[in-house]
Amino acid sequence: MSKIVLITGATSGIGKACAVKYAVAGYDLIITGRRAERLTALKEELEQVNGIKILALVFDVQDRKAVDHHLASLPAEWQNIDILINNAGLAAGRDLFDDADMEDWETMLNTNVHGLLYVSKAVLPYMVALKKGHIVNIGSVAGKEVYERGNVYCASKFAVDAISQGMRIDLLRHNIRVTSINPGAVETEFSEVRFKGDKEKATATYNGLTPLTGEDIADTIFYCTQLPPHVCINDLVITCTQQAGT
Ligand code: NDP
Ligand code: 8X3
Repeated sequence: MSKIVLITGATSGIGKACAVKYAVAGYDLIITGRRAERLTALKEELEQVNGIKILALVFDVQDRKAVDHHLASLPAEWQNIDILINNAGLAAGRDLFDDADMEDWETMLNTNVHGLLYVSKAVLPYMVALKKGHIVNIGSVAGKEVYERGNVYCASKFAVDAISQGMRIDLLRHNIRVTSINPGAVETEFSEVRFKGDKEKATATYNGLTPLTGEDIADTIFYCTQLPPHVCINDLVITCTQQAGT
């Protein structure tokens, strides 16, 4: 029987690299994001090359009704989800606490925290019914240590850390594994989004580093999800060699 992985935020970066990794391994994919053209292009490319099936769903994870509309009543052939990768997320701005924009804060909390909760609650009933599953939450080193100008982005990832711990404790009775992956700097569209299209600032983020790639993180996630059923990597911090923390 084919295996199914659901990846949020598959239009770019870590999520897209995960889509490629699991497609090559023969999984069927449910991929999500807001940019429809990118999702369609990825679906066509990966289906053709790998002979797998892909369901592409376009919605904003901040919108609870849209999340429920798309995920809470999936067609029967898409309900046996083996792995959920809660990856969709972002940083908006990198400002001192007193200068930061309230809208940026709301966007980060609504996406990184509320979005992850909405998606998890919509998908969990399928896993509970199957009496198995694996949820991978993408946290960050920013969820382990606060850095200057990181304030609310860090808070959102500290929340992901706590949610992962809470999920793990409460869901083990359903035989559902929960793994928290906490990367340091990964060169994706993350910094361009954070600095609102300022490519110079985005590139400067990686000065002096050979940053991680989306593929590095996808390989790590894939490893964690291929271990025997009695093994669960709970919490994993991964940085590039030149970075010890945030
Ligand atoms: P990218 O910007 O390259 O990708 C982010 C993905 O999230 C996109 O596919 C985007 O899709 C999706 N997304 C963002 N907001 C929403 C939304 N409201 N609704 C639906 N989808 C959304 O960044 P990364 O790949 O780097 O980021 C992925 C995750 O990794 C994030 O949670 C980030 O916090 C985390 N992370 C990143 C690190 C880094 O240095 N890059 C380090 C540590 C953690 P679309 O825009 O099409 O909706
Ligand atoms: C992204 C890593 O250090 O830029 O979560 O916050 S960092």
